[in-house]
Amino acid sequence: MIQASELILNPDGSIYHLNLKPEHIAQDIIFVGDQDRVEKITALFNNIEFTIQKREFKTQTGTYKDKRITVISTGIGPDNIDIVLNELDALVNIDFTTRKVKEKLTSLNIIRIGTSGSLQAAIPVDSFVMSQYAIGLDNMLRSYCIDKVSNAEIEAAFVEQTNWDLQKGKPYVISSSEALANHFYSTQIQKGFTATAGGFYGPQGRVLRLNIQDTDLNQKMDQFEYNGIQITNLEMETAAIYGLATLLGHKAISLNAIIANRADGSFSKNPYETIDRLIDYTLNKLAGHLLE
Ligand code: R1P
Repeated sequence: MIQASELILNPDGSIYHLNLKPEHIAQDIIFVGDQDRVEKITALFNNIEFTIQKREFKTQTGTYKDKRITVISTGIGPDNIDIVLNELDALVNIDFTTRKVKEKLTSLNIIRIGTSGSLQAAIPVDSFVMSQYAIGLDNMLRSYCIDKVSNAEIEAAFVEQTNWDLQKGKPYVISSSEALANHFYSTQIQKGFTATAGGFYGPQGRVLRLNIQDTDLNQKMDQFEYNGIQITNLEMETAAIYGLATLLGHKAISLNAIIANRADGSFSKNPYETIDRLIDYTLNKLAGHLLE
């Protein structure tokens, strides 16, 4: 039995941070960072059956072309992903009455629609990247036993090629769900290797007023190569999502709208239009309607 201090339920029986009960979520779940992006997506739904928000976690469940979908905002960063993934998993895989893990486990499909910065000059702003792999520079996942799901060879190559200071923790590499990657791929979206940082400024090499530990990090990441695989883009959630989803038996894919190019210093002139296009793309793929 899982103690009250470990699996925290609110007085109404909902899970602590997300404020959700098991019946509130669909099997297909879209993650966004920004709370305002939730309604941008559900505005395209045929109906919305449920809405709730607590802190940065806004959830809506509804139907798009006969498909029941939940959209949830995670806020920014891997620490929030730890909360969202564990609580969503508890909603489907832990019996809240007995406080025991269910015998029959449910696997969720998790699709991140996020914004991201490209690290490669050849991946322009306003294009899309689907993260085939992700490297977490953030340490969150290292609190779990990840040896069976992480790719030690790519991790070692990254540490060596970037001369990574292990005082910052050891980066971890995780793959997307192959099934979801196949489902969401088309020629309109480039396959990539996404780096997930634990912060927006220093951890992504941005200098405002503080000196940073490695001023060449982005350039070194841009040049990193392992068996033909290069790091394409930088954001703040994908590796954490892939790690926890894989460990918990869920499927995950991260789709990135590239709104900045860190290699040539450009920023999208119309980022909202790019995100809207990625939302359309994702919903059509989710509902099984191929765009091509
Ligand atoms: C930083 O501005 C945020 O934007 C990106 C990063 O991953 C981080 O969450 O994604 P979202 O637009 O999905 O939040």
